[in-house]
Amino acid sequence: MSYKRVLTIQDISCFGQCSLTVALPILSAAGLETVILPSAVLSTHTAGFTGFTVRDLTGDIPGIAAHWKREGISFDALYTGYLGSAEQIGMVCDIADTLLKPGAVTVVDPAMADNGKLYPAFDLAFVDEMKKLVSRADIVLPNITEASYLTGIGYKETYGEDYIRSLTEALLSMGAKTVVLTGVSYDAETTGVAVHDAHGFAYYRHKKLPQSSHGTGDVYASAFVGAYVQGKSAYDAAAIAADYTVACIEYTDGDPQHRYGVKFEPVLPELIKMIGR
Ligand code: PXL
Repeated sequence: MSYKRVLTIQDISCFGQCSLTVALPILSAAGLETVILPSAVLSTHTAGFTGFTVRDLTGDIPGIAAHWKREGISFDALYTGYLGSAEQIGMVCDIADTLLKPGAVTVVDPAMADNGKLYPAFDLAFVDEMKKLVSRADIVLPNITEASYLTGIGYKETYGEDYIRSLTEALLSMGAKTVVLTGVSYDAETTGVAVHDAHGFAYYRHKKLPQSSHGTGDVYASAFVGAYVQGKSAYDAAAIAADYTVACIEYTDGDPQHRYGVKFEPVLPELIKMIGR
């Protein structure tokens, strides 16, 4: 395995096991040098908590990026998650233009919506900016709600493969080179991930767990990036990330006090094994 340097840009939710507090340990466990650029600092994430504090770090980003440029720091991969403002998206595009090594991969998790709705911090102007980042992504990792906002194709709770292909095709035609669409479930017992790129459309099916936990999208995306940057194909990385996320949810199951996130840390050895194979 070669030693690669990944830059991940997303928020710090101090409590809540999502975004950077998940991405940094998972990418490190995957054997990657992980550089962070916090988009915002929140006391908790915004799902299920009220009264959280938010400090938007948009104003800090250009100075941090300019310093890295002066120091000659560059990256093998860029992985973006929850961003703090629409204005930040242009800054992220500048970073992609100026701080990536030739051949670096850009992975965009357009973390902005779930269950048919935008997260509280976002509006349609944010979605429009996010379309620009998605159109230049090597890999985009949306859930169905995000894919629906990005493409303008109506959100559906029940659907068949035609609907899923319409979403992935629309994202490819926007410019993303590979689409990894999460939470694709055709029946009550299973769910899975659709992977669509120039090689075609594939589906990885896995078991659906009854309880829903927050933060699993970030666990999934971080494990995907870890496996992919370490040389797995998009399909194999999508399958590894799915198996790891299921194992994290199973490990957390039975603790009703722990719905704000998943207990991903004790399961990291399994992820390391899957990536090392
Ligand atoms: O897991 C996505 C996420 C990340 N960061 C913050 C969030 C959410 C989802 O609600 O609120 C602050």
